[in-house]
Amino acid sequence: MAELIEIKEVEERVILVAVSVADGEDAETSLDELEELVKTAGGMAVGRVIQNRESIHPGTYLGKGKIQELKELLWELDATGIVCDDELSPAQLRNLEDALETKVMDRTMVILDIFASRATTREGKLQVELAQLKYRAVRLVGLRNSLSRLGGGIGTRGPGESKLEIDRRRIHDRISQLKSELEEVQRHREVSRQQRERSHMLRAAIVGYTNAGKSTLLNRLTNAGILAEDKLFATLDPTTRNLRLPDGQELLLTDTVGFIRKLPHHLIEAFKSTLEEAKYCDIILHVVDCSNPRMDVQMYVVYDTLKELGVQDKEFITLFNKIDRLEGEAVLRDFHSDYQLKVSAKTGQGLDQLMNVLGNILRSRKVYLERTYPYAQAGKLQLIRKYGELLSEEYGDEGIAVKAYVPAEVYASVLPS
Ligand SMILES: Nc1nc2c(ncn2[C@@H]2O[C@H](COP(=O)(O)OP(=O)(O)OP(=O)(O)O)[C@@H](O)[C@H]2O)c(=O)[nH]1
Ligand SMILES: [Mg+2]
Repeated sequence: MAELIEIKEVEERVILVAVSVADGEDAETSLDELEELVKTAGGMAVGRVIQNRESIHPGTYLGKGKIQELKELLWELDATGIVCDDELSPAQLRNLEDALETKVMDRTMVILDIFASRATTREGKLQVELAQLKYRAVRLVGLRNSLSRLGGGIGTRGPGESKLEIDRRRIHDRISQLKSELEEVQRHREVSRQQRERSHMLRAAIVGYTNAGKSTLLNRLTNAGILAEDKLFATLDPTTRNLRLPDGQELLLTDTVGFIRKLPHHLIEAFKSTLEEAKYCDIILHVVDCSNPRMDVQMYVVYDTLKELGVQDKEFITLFNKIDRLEGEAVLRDFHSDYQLKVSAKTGQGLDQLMNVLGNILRSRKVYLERTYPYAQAGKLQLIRKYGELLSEEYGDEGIAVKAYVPAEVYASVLPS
C-alpha cells in the first residue's frame, strides 16, 4: 500500500517594507498590491513597515533607525524575511542582509518568481530564466546569503525543472546560451507573424493591467479555453484566436501578459517579443477593471508600458470591464482612446457593442468595389471571399455583377482585367 507522505514547504512569513517619498504614490495601496504578489508566490505577509523619507537611501534603502526598528519587528513577529517594494540595488541588498540577518527580497524577485511558476511554453521559460539570471548576476553576494537561509522559497524557483544557477561564471555562460536559444524561438515567431500578415486579416491585441479580465474576454468571445483566474499573472504566453463577427467579418484576437506597476526592466527586456504582440496589431483592446479602486493608476501604468514598448498609431478601444460589479452610474472616461465601452466579460454585457465597433473599424479599412466580372474570371470571386466581404453576386448576360468590400492592399489584384 502506498504510503502518504506529507511534504510541507516552509511558508515564508514576511514583512513588507516601503519608502514613501514626498511626491510618490500612496505607499499603503502599493503594499496592498505587494501583499497580493507575495500571496501569489506562496508567502504570507505578517507585517508592514513604511518609512517617510525625502528619497530612498542609496546604500541601505531605509535609514538607520528604521532598520533597527525592523530588526526588532522581525523578531517579534517571528518573520522569516522582508520584501521591499522597490527593486534593490546590489549594495542595498547586501547591506540590508548584513544588518538584518534575515532573508531579504524585493518586488522584482517576487514577480520573477511568479513568472517562473507560470511559464509553460519553451519561449516563456527561456524568457523567465534569462530575466532571473540577469537579475542574479549582479547580486550574487547578497543573494547567496539570503537564499541559503531557508534553502527554498521565493527567489529560488526557476522555470520548469531547471535549477537556478548561483555560480557567477556559469550564470554568464547560461545567459549567452539562453540568448541564442531565444533568438531561434523568436525567428519562428517572426515567421508565423509574417504568415498572419499575408492573410490580410486585421489583428487586435487585448492588453491591460494584470487581473483586469483579458483572458476572460478572449474566452467569452472565442471559446478559447484559456486559464482565467483571480490571480496575478495567470497568463504569460500569448494566445491568438480567430473572431468571426456577427456580420461575417473576421479578425485575429491575441491575449497578452498583464502589466503591473514597477514591472521589472529585465522582464520587459526578456519578454519584449511576447509583449510586442501589441506592436504588430491594428487595434488595441485595453481592458480596465473598473471595479478596482486603483483603476486610474493602473490605466496610467498600461499606457506608460505601451509607450516604452513603442506601441503607437493604433485604434484604441478602452473596455471598462467588470461593470457588473459597479452599483449605480459611474463616470468612466478615457481621453486617450478612440472608443470607450462599458462591458462585462463575465456576463457578456456590452459585448454586442464591442463587436459593432470592431465591425465598423474593419469595414473602414476596406474599399467598396462594384464591378462586373466576365465568367472566365469567376475565380477572382474566390479571392474577394477570402480577403474581403462579398455583399452580392448577380449572374447576368454580361457576367457576374459583384458588390463587395475588400482590403485596400488587395484591391488592385481582385479587379477584373
Ligand atoms: N465580476 C466580474 N469578474 C470578472 C470579469 N471579467 C473577469 N473577471 C474575473 O477577474 C479575474 C481575472 O480574470 P482574468 O481573465 O484571468 O484576467 P487577466 O486580465 O487575463 O489576468 P492575468 O492573465 O493574470 O494578467 C477572474 O477571477 C475573472 O473571473 C467581469 O466582467 N466581471
Ligand atoms: Mg490572463
